[in-house]
Amino acid sequence: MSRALDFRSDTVTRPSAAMRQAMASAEVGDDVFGDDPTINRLEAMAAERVGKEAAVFVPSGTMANLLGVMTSTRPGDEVLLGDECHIFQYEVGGPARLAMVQTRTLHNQPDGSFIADDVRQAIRQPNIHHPPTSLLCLENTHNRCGGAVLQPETIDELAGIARDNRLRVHLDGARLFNAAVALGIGADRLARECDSVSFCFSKGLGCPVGSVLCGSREFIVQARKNRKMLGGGMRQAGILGAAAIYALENNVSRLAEDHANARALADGLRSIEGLAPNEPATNIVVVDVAGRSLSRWLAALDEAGVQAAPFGASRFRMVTHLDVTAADVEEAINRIERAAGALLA
Ligand code: TLP
Repeated sequence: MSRALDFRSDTVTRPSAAMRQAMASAEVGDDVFGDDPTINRLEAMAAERVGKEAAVFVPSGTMANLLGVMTSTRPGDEVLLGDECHIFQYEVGGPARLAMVQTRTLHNQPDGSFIADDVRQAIRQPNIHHPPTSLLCLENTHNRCGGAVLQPETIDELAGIARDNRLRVHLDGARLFNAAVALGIGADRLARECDSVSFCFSKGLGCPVGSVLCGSREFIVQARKNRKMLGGGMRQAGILGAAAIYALENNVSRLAEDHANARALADGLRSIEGLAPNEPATNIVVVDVAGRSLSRWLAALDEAGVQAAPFGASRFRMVTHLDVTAADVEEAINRIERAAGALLA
C-alpha cells in the first residue's frame, strides 16, 4: 500500500532539508554558561515575537508550562486552569508533583475560554483556611477544544480579572502562532496581558525539538534557574536553536495552509456517514463517531493508511501540518470514505 498519511499530531513533522542545513551550520557554545550565540539570538527573537523582555529555551512544551507554573507560584498556592487544558489533562500532574501547587479547574467554554464570573468566584479571599490563589492559566489555541482560538478581547478580560485580584497569568501558547495567523494579528497582541507565555517550535512550526518560555527579565532569570533544577539546561543547544530560528523566519505565515487543509479535511469527513467533525478554526479536526465504536473506526483508518489519534471516548483527532499537502488531505478523505464503506456495510 502507498505511504501512511500521518494526522496524529503536528508534532510528527520531520525537519526539512533547509532546516537541517541551518542546524548543521549553527554556531554553538555552552548554553548553561550563556555562551551559545544561536540560543541567545533565538531567545531574543522569541521574546520579541511575543512582546516580552526575555525568554528561555526548553526541551518541550510540558517543561515550558511547568516552569511557567513553578516560577509564578509558591508551594501550597492554588492555580486556576481549564478542565480541558493541556496542563491539567496531559502533563502528568507536574504542577502538583513538582511545583507543589493545588490545581482548581474551571469549565472550559467551547472556544477554550472561561465564564468571567467563574474566574471571579474561584479566586479565594484571604482566610486562614484557604490556599492563596496566585495564578490563572489560559491556552491558545486550545487543543482539546479542537484548536479553538481565544480572541484578544477575551484574554484581556480574563487577564484583567486576574490582575485586579493580584493573580499572575500564564498562557500556554503551544500553538500561539496558529491563533495569531488565524486572526491575522501579531502573537504579541495575544500575549500582551499575560505575564508569561510558552510556545512550541516542535508543532506547527516544524522543528524536531524545542519550546520557549517568555516573560519579564526578572521572571526568566528565575525560570532559568528552575530549568537547571529540572535537568533542562542544555549545552550546545544552538543546533536546535538554529532550527527554531529557521522556523520563525520561514514557517509562520504558511500555517494558513494548514488551516485551509484542516477545513477541507473537515468538509470531506462531514460528507461521510457516521462521522461528525468540528468546524476547525485552525489545524485541529476533532471527529465524533456518533455512537459507533471508536476503536473499530481507528483500526479501519489505520488499515486504510490514515493515522489519527483517539481523543476521548467517542472522538478522534486529525491534525494538519507541514508534512501533509492539500493532495494528501484529498487522498486521506478518499481512503476514509472507502474504510467507512467497509465498516458500515
Ligand atoms: N500536545 C500533544 C499531546 O501531548 C497531546 C499533541 O499532540 O497535541 N500545550 C499544548 C496545548 C499541547 O498541545 C502540547 C502538546 C503541549 C503543551 C506539550 O508540548 P510537548 O509535547 O512539547 O511537551
